Amino acid sequence: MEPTKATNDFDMNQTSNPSLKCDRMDDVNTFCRSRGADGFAFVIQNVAPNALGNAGSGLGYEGIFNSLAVELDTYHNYDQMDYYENHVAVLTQGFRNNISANHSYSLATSNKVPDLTDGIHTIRIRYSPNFNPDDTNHPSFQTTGYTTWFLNNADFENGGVGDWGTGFGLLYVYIDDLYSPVITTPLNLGATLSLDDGRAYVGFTAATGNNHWQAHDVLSWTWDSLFEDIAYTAPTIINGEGMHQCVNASVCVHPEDYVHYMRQARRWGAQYDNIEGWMSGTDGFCEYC
Ligand SMILES: [Ca+2]
Ligand SMILES: [Ca+2]
Repeated sequence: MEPTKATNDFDMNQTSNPSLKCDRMDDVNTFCRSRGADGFAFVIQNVAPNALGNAGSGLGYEGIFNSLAVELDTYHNYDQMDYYENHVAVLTQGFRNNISANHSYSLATSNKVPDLTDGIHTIRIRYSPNFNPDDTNHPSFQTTGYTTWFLNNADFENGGVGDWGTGFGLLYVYIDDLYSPVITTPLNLGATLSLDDGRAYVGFTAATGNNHWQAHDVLSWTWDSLFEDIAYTAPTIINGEGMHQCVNASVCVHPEDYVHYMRQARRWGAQYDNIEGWMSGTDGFCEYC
């Protein structure tokens, strides 16, 4: 039996030996596996047609402003918090920052994928702006702590709601099996990136680093716009910031103040509670009411 990393999962242990590493080009054709580095990525961005990011572990996308990447990573970089040398991930830092390839900014990562450096693979990436609750039961469904950042990242003091405060859809990534995804993860693409009427540049980036090599042949590529209508349900109460305007100042409170507002205004009936602290509005909850 060949030595393996203790952090590898059982399936991966059966198929590869990540402790091997090629330090010189010569090794690739002599002692090491012909694996190469670093992989490539499908990128959605709204900077320029020729936008390009960092080499090496950046896979050519890291550093692009206002972008989202689906990376097919073939090389383990511990400093990027890579799960394993062979993985797929969805990463973004929204419209405020240059994207990072560090997995602390990943919405989802999967290493339950075929060896990306072996043979020809078919990748399918699908985005639906509508959230299908049934898909949360699929084994590929995942969220990270970073996902929740998009739900509560707005400046509360200035009356903002989170970037995804109006809801989110789902992004699906398939490899070879085009009916069962390897990643299903929540995403509101229109609220994550700053786009021009929903239009963005899409394409591929790739990179390699010192003493490594890799060739990527995109044998064919298609893009289909599905023109799916976005289901919209108006929030019950919303403040006057951004795209949502209060039509009635008396209900212009933060969503977090919803319960307090309903109790103070006795919308649930005077009998619900009559605690003086709630009624006075001086307990700090209603500062912006
Ligand atoms: Ca990597
Ligand atoms: Ca990675």
